[in-house]
Amino acid sequence: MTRDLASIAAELDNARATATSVAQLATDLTLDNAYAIQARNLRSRVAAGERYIGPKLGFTSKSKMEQMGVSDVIVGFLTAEMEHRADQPLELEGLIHPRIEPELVFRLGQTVEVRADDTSESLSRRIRESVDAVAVGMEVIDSRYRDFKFSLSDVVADNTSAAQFIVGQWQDFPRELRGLPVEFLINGETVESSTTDAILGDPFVAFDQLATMTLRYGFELPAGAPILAGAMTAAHWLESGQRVKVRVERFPALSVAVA
Ligand code: 0L1
Ligand code: MG
Repeated sequence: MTRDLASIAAELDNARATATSVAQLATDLTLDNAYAIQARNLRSRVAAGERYIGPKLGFTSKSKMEQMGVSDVIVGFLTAEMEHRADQPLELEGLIHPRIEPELVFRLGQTVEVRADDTSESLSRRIRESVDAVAVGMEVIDSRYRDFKFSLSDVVADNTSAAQFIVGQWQDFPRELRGLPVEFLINGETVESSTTDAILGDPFVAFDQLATMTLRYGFELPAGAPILAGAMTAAHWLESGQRVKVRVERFPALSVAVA
């Protein structure tokens, strides 16, 4: 590694803050170092006044892995300041080349602490037992890398391209979430369709992935946390004037206008 982690973290955070893309990182950046860069940038954003609220999973679906050419589940962080309300127009200013994608969001009803004797099975079970609601969501992703091109460790260091997220109306947490049809519409036209199975074959498998990654990297799981389970279709470019909508069977539809 020719560069220290602090300087990479500063470069990525500056790219985000100034909406300017940067070149991909060194190819020898390990995944552990990429998560260390991500954690460093979370600490500096919290020190600057943002509030950490929960984790997000990425690349939990084949369509996203194929779209971006990577093949591992990744985890990033969400702050309260990244949440956008669906009844407000989504501003593109301050973003580099934003895309949007449909998600499912779980809500933690209570804090989940990692115990010394936890295995990923025991932690996954406690995460699932602590979830009290689920909603349809959307994530605005905005890679800080030029042309939205990155390796797995690049995107992890860049907080998994996270920019903003929108949560629909919370619903009671059901016993089953498999097999629900999903439609992603832009300006009234269906641009993608899938089912909730797009998330790891069963959205509940997201808890196993989150547990494994939490044991490895120490993500915090506070009460009230929204957990983005990952996109259910490929992402689409955001453009001014669009209306973007997600329909998932049994859930109220979620839509947002782009300013
Ligand atoms: O939900 C997802 O799978 C998002 C992955 C984020 C990385 C990206 O596509 O830029
Ligand atoms: Mg996503």
